[in-house]
Amino acid sequence: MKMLSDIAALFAFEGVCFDVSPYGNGHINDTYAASCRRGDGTAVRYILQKLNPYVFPDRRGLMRNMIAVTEFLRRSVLQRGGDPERECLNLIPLKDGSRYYESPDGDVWRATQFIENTDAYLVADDAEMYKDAGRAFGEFVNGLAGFDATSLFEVIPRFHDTANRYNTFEAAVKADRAGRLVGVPDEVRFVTDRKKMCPLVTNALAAGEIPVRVTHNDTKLNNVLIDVDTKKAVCVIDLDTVMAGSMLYDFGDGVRAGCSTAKEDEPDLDKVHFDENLFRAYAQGFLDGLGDGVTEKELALMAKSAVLMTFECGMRFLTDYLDGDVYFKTAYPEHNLVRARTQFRMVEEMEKLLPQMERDVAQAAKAAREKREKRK
Ligand code: ADP
Ligand code: GN1
Ligand code: MG
Repeated sequence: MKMLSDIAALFAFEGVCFDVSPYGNGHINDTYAASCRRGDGTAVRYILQKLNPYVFPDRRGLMRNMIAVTEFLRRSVLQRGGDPERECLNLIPLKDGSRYYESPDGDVWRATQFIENTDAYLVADDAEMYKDAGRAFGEFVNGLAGFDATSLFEVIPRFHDTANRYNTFEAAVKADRAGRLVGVPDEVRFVTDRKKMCPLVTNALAAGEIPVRVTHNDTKLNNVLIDVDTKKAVCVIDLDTVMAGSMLYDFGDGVRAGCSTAKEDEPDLDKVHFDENLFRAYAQGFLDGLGDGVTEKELALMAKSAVLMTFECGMRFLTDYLDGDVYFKTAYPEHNLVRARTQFRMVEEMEKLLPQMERDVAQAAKAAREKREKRK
């Protein structure tokens, strides 16, 4: 088997690579920072990743998507006069010109530029930062409006099909593979009590009530890099799950990940609350970024989609706990359960605040419209 340094040496990095170290807080891939020294003594870093083979069985299909999407985004950044080295991910090819490395045992490795002077946040410093993250994710969907959704490979089938996720959860309860069911009766009941809400977005898509768009599908706060000086969102990353979907997935998941007063894996539930001020900020940023094309039906479902995506994620954590931690990376045996509990705490609080959240979305939509009209 090749060493990390051997793998790094396959890529067309500038200079000589002298260190490859684990990097970041992603739950899925193995991510490393590769540090290199150029001939003139200056240093340059790259992100080197081994794709998760369990989560992504078809990594060639995933990379086809990533190549097409990054090339499209690069052209858009150039067209608007932006800096493509900072505002979009660029794949760094191998020395032989290939776009990624496939090892003899089937592992897929890829590299991108390291976007320096940025940070990935687990919790936003303040509402302004989070609003700008929302703007970046909204712009991401808007920027891909001209990209043919049907050309994208479905990397994880039915990724945000919550009803299908529910069936998977039920199967995990039945199988009780890790013998953990006995310890989680309340959490299981929390999920089964909410079965009814699962098809909300997929039904609306299937009925043609809301448009199919190219969406990111994993809009957690640490999937947008924030400039450490200006605190503005610089670049949306983690493009593995870019697929055809609904903007409600991206809005809802962004709220799930960022509207909490605590980290996703905070064990002390007294610290975990849904922050309505952050919700208002995110809704404003996201709708500003999304621009003109948002439909009335999408607006009407935004608040509920936040509850649904939070519920879905909690259910996925609980499913993985029952399965014995086979999907998400965990640091200790109860990690997935702790994560599920924070999500369910958020769901409970959001359910109580739903009417107000709906008013907040309507208000944000109005403000976004007025801003656009003023600019015309
Ligand atoms: P995962 O799918 O495991 O979440 P990500 O692609 O999100 O993997 O990468 C994990 C982490 O690595 C990110 O949250 C971020 O901190 C960091 N990261 C990824 N790409 C870059 C990049 N191009 N520049 C700087 N940091 C990055
Ligand atoms: C995973 O890859 P990462 O860490 O950005 C997961 C998301 C979950 C999230 C929960 C491909 O995101 O769907 O919402 O963990 N990504 C995949 O933190 O399953
Ligand atoms: Mg990530």
